[in-house]
Amino acid sequence: TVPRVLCPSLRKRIMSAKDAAALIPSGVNVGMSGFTGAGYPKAVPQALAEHIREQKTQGENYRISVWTGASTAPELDGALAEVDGIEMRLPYQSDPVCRQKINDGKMEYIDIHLSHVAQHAWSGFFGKLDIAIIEVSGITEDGRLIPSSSIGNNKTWIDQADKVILEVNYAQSAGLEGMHDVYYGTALPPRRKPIDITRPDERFGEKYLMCAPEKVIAVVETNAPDRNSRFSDPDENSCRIASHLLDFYTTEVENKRLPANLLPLQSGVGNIANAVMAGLNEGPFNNMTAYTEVLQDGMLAMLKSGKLAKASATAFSLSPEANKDLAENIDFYRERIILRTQEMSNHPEIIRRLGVIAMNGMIEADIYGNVNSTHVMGSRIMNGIGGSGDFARNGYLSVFMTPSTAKNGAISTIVPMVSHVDHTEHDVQVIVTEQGLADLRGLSPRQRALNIIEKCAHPDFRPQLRDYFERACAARRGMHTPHLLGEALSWHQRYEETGQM
Ligand code: 0RQ
Repeated sequence: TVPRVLCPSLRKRIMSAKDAAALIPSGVNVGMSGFTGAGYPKAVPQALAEHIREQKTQGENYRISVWTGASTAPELDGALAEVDGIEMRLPYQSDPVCRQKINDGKMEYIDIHLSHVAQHAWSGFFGKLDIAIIEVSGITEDGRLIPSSSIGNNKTWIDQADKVILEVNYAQSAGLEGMHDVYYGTALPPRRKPIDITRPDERFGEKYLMCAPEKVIAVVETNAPDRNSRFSDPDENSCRIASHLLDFYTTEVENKRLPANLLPLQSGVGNIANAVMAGLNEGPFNNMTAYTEVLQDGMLAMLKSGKLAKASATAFSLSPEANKDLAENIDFYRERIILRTQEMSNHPEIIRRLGVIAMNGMIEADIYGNVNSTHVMGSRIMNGIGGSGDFARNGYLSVFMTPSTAKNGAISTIVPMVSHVDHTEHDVQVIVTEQGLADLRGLSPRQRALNIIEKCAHPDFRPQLRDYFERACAARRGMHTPHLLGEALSWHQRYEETGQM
């Protein structure tokens, strides 16, 4: 294999993951690379988990705080959570072990907008960052770092940490070099400048990450693929959701509220999002663009077919097959994809200016259009808000989608009142389920309720929702957003008690 650590002074820092992990003391804040299962360090966190396990058998309460870009993988979140090694975790996570520890009260978790993470860190809201552990795909002779399959908060972690550990992953395509755009112009208020971008495919940063070589305490060479989870084939519900959305966009284009190639697309993670992309790939729109945070299989397929001309993101999240396709056609994709830092991929200013169409999944919505993306029955975290708030609040259109029921029909995802609010009624314009699409723009709360119940709710739950709404109106406590306070969360209560809403 061709060596990837070309900088002589950094070559001297090459060591084993075990030796690197031993340089991380208990109690520190560690900034790790990684975003939606891409570009996370793979060897040092596992070695650290082992180290923590050993220390714990000797009675040491060894824990660190972990800051990332977004979700990582079993080798990082899973391994460290398993040994109870994480004191505090931020931001988005989706690991089952991590989720369990958080919901059991054994791990603190701060769930914040992904665009806020870097600026909060710069402002010192989380305390001092001690160590950064960053996966890169190579180090140039003059010490510049070639990012890997995600950028996330890597620039910020490297800049802020006292010490840096680099994992150079030979399994990442060498052809990633040149795909990235790392913006070095961020400043805190009152010194901020406008960000000079008016199209998703414009570059305004550097192709490399910079790091003072004296900060690098270890370089670990690895050769392991990203998590690369498989997507399930689009099921009937996902296909119906995609079809409702395509009809809606077609009407919007006819009514001249959207251009013929739509506006830059943002698409969340998961199977529904992937199915919507598959639908768009078959649909009537051409020459589309994407300004999003994650590139899943669906968007790669759209680039390949030519339906999607250019895409900007901060990370990939691919199946093994799509990852193979990326590596084999990396020159083609490098012409069409830009990976940025997550402060830029999710930047409110840019999202508003470009007029992004935001499409994200949700747990539940209420009849007035408030959306819960994160908590099951009000208290148990699923993943986190991720970038959905960045895009929903600032996009030209914000769409939320879900099947109308969950857990084999025991749960209605349309409820009288959401049990947790991530996106308020003011940030939600379109709700789609397999039943239909509710366009909430220009509607008052009571008009929205009728629309959501009739278009989105499952027929099994529609009569109950109508009944709630009618009785809330009849109570005449307040006709702007009628509610029955004693009953608003009774559906969730009933599910907790009986297993059925
Ligand atoms: O649980 O697998 O145990 O059955 O939630 O639900 O239907 O598979 O949908 O994978 O698209 O996830 C909101 C979680 C949806 C996701 C959420 C249960 C359901 C299942 C998953 P099981 P589905 P998805 C860009 C944007 C926030 C972050 C975001 C998410 C599991 O979209 O995390 O948008 N969004 N980021 O059974 C109880 C309900 C439920 C429910 C679903 N009402 N009550 N359980 N489930 N609805 C990416 C980033 O920001 C990084």
